[in-house]
Amino acid sequence: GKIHVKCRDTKNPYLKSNIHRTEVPADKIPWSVPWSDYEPVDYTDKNIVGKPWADPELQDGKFRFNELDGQVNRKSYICKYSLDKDGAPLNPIGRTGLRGRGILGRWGPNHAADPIVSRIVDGKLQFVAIQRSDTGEWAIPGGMVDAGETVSATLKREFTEEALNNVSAEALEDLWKNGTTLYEGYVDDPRNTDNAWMETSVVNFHDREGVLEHVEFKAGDDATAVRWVTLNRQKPENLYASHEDFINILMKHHNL
Ligand code: RP5
Ligand code: MG
Ligand code: MG
Repeated sequence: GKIHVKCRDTKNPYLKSNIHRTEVPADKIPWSVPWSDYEPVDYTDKNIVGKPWADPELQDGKFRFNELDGQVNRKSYICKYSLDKDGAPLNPIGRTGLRGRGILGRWGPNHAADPIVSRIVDGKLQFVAIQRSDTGEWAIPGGMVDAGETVSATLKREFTEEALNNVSAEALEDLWKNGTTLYEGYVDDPRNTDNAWMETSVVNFHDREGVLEHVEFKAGDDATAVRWVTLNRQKPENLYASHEDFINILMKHHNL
């Protein structure tokens, strides 16, 4: 699919900056295609420096790339990634027109988890979406896996923070026990760079018992709105990052 489009956007500045990516033509994406004078802008947001969830600069840290590095999972779902001459991980899909980490905390893979909470109403499949405050786009209420956290804990925590305004619902406890993994891999996230990128586990929690009818949804954390999205034969347009692809997988999974 279109896995390297949103992270090559040159129309809009990079998030929270006035930096523009170098234009990368589609045929020049793979690192295996020579581009001797490729000199993308090097950009790491000052605001991530020193944050507890962010890595130090390359020269200031010891990194075990492609491994479980203490509490931080630096393994990629897709491959054993390479390092450039400075020891920086290289985006396994290819060039993005921006070097450094941008606003991502980790060098290499930044692991997230995406809970798709769904149900069927009047024969129609629905899922819970939130609106993101950074781009204004609708999205699955996912988030970053914290250091030392399990993916299943992240799925539950992020849904609770973003779609329930951090009020955990007792009624959902059984739902969390029955997740189906739909995807594990790369995300075409607008924050991705040549040296830092998003990967995610997408897990479907499908409500067969009607427990969601009694749950009060309220946007929280970095979500500005929350709603049920009804999926017809047609997929929703303009979801964040690769979330349209994930919803297509969901629809196939439910035979739509
Ligand atoms: C996307 O960014 C993932 O699919 C996930 O939905 C999200 C995680 O980042 P934050 O929501 O924490 O910004 O790539
Ligand atoms: Mg979050
Ligand atoms: Mg989030």
